[in-house]
Amino acid sequence: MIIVAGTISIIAFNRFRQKYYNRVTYNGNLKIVGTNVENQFGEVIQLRGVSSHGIQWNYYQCITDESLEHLRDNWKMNVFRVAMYIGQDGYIQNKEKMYARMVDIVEKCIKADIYVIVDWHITDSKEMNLYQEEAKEFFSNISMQYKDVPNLIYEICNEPNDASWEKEIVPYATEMIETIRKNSKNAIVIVGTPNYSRNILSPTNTPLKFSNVLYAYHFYANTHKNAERQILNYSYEQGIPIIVSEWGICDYTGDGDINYEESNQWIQFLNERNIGWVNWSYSYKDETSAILKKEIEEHLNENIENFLSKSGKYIEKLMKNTDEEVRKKQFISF
Ligand code: IDC
Repeated sequence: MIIVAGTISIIAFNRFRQKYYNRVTYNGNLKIVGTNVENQFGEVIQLRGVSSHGIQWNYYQCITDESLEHLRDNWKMNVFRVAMYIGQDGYIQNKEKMYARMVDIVEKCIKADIYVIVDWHITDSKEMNLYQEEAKEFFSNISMQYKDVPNLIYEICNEPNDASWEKEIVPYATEMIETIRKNSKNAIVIVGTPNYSRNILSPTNTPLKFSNVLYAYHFYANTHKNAERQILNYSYEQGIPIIVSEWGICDYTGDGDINYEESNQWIQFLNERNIGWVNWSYSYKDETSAILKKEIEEHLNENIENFLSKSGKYIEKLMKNTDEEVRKKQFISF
């Protein structure tokens, strides 16, 4: 009897896993073990997703319940990043409006049963120090509102650029992590690194003294290539947990040519190491990195497949390519 019951529950569990493998219902609280992100069963999970553009701009309208479900079921996405710009008419100028917009998108991600990265998106290095009090207040409020909700991942500072790791970023990160963990004890926190989140050697030499931390690495494939990959590989081999919380298939400006060859190389490199990645950007701005065409603005309730840009079609292929063997051995060609 026990064996029969056991067999039935294994079958039921496998069905559950098959259906929900890229959802929070199945994966639960994430934790960092070595360089890996593990789910509640201790299985390694690779975070894959897309990032919004600045949510102060109209592009946020394409983040709908239907589109998130589509990205989850058809693209196999398991995480969505919400880029809340701090400057440029973003949070600092419109605190309540931007907080409400962040909450609206977080709610949509919770409904879609995917992870959501709450990104304090500074674009000017001065903003990290200048708005440290505001950041503390924001992370205190949002982590209280979503206390222990497993979907939320906190990215405390997009790109600290020319800030010093030891003198500025470590104290800032310590303060934000302590603030968040007062409410959400085990939340995953992403920490930006110097030089547009590309100086990964700093945390490699001096890691933070907290668990469940991922260090951010950003690249744009038509600008950053093999030399950068080798540095990243060095840090990875030193055991540093990394997430590519933003990358683009074009120039570092978010525009310019698509570089398929380098993007393939990058994604193969990341997939082989189970390093998570989030593509910039899920928007319809008239620039190369945007996944959607501008025309979607008039068709926000329609299937996004009809409005994918060249970049969008390519990112869809990269994201869907989840089969272990295929993603390790086969490049996607165009
Ligand atoms: C870019 C957008 C572009 C916008 C610009 C300034 O693609 O439309 O005009 O920001 O706000 C980053 C940043 C990200 C940038 C992106 C491309 O995190 O905000 O978006 N990028 O330049 N770091 C490296 C590249």
